[in-house]
Amino acid sequence: MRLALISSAALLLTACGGAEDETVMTADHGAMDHASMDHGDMSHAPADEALAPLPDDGVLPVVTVSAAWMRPHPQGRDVTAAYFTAALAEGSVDRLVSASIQGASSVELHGHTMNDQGMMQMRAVGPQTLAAGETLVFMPGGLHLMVFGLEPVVDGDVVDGVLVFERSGEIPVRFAVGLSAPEAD
Ligand SMILES: [Cu+2]
Repeated sequence: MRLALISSAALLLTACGGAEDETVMTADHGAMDHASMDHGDMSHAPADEALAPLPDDGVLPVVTVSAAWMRPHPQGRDVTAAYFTAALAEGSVDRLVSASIQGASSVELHGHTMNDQGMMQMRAVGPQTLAAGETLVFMPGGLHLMVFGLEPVVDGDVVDGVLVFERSGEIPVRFAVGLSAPEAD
């Protein structure tokens, strides 16, 4: 994983900004001033720093995923972003460690952070903890799945993927391609 992150860093510098730029520009995030975004200076976290394994409380977590969607590819790009909401139906804690999407060459967990010049930057992040009673929300302007090398998708397409959790394992997810999050059900 470390090798993949490092080798894709150069690609990210040029390719990564595009899809998420689009996302931020069209999402209604008042606090997200596009002018203050600086993807050109993106830095990458050591995403796979060793984390202590989650304690085994004897209950296998059950993860539910809703509102899974993916933005259509920006014209001429092979990178886009995908989102979802995850929660625990059973168990006390789990951790999202990685994701994959059918047909994509790679998928990374990304987040936005404010740098010391007050600019938003996108960067790869490590595993994301999900505790009982909470939701893990991937949404425009925040955490997102960065999807590389997928054949361009358009509004109305459906793409299958997998979220990999440390304890509950592989959770199949179906992403609806569209310009905004699907209506909650
Ligand atoms: Cu990204």
